[in-house]
Amino acid sequence: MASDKPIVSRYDGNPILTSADIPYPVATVHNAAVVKHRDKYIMLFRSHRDTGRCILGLADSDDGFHFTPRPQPFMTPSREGVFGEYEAFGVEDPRITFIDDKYLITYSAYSKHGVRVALASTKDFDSVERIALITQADMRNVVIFPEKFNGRYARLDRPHSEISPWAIWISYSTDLIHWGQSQAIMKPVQYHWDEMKIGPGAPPIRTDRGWLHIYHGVFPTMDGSVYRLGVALHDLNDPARILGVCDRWILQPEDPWEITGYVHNVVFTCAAVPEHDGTVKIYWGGADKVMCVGTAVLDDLVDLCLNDARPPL
Ligand code: BMA
Repeated sequence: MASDKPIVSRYDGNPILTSADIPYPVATVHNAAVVKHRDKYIMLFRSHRDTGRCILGLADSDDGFHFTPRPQPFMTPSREGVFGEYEAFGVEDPRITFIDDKYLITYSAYSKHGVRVALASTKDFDSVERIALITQADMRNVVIFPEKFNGRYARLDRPHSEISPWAIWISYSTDLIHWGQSQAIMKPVQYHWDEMKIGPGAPPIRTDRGWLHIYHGVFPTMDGSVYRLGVALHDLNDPARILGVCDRWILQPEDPWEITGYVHNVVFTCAAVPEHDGTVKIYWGGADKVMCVGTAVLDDLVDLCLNDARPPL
């Protein structure tokens, strides 16, 4: 990094939530969505059970750093109907977007048929309604923009094919259920830190200069894959137009609980919460085992996208 100060300042009290804090048996707490709801923070985290399959739990906080888990999980795999069929192996990696006066939750649904992304919604985080499975198999990392564009919802997603491996796409919908008009907008670049795969991270944040998207990128090494975080900026009116992708990562595994855990060398984000003072709290899972938080200045992240950019495709 150009200056001595890291672009993301890790919170001194990391990790902020671990399996030891949870009042029911889980092996991990990671890859959580976090939103501000009525001036409090709500974290929807992923946990492995000792079967190796995942559920989603909730924790509450007044300050975004100290979280108190609720006594029971929030979402366990459905046992009924189409959700029962496609969630049988677990529910993972939630993202939350506030739009139309409700919170939309997208999450990965695993089953013998592969991994699909499902959509649920809640108004209060007391109850949750499953709406639909919104992708076919082999899709993950769906993040929905918090605003519509010409009457259409927009989402970033991450399909996979041998010809075009693990790139970020955009799709649109008028009803949140049927998605289309898809375009590839950002690809891994050979021999860069994210050359193996990239995927949407936190739902994009509106800034004066564009939608800031914090994504994850993966580099293959002889010692396995390393997951890091990067930033890209999308045009405010046309989110398919990328104004800049920063050539450098903003966060990589460095703390002991990011280097070693359930899967080593992973920082993986599903959430970033913008604050009124121009900072953003970025939440990430450390080594698929614990939850961590750090802060950055939104303007600095936008500068990185514009001043140190590489071509998106
Ligand atoms: C990805 C997803 C994430 C996970 C990461 C590192 O493929 O499964 O949930 O954090 O791998 O294991």
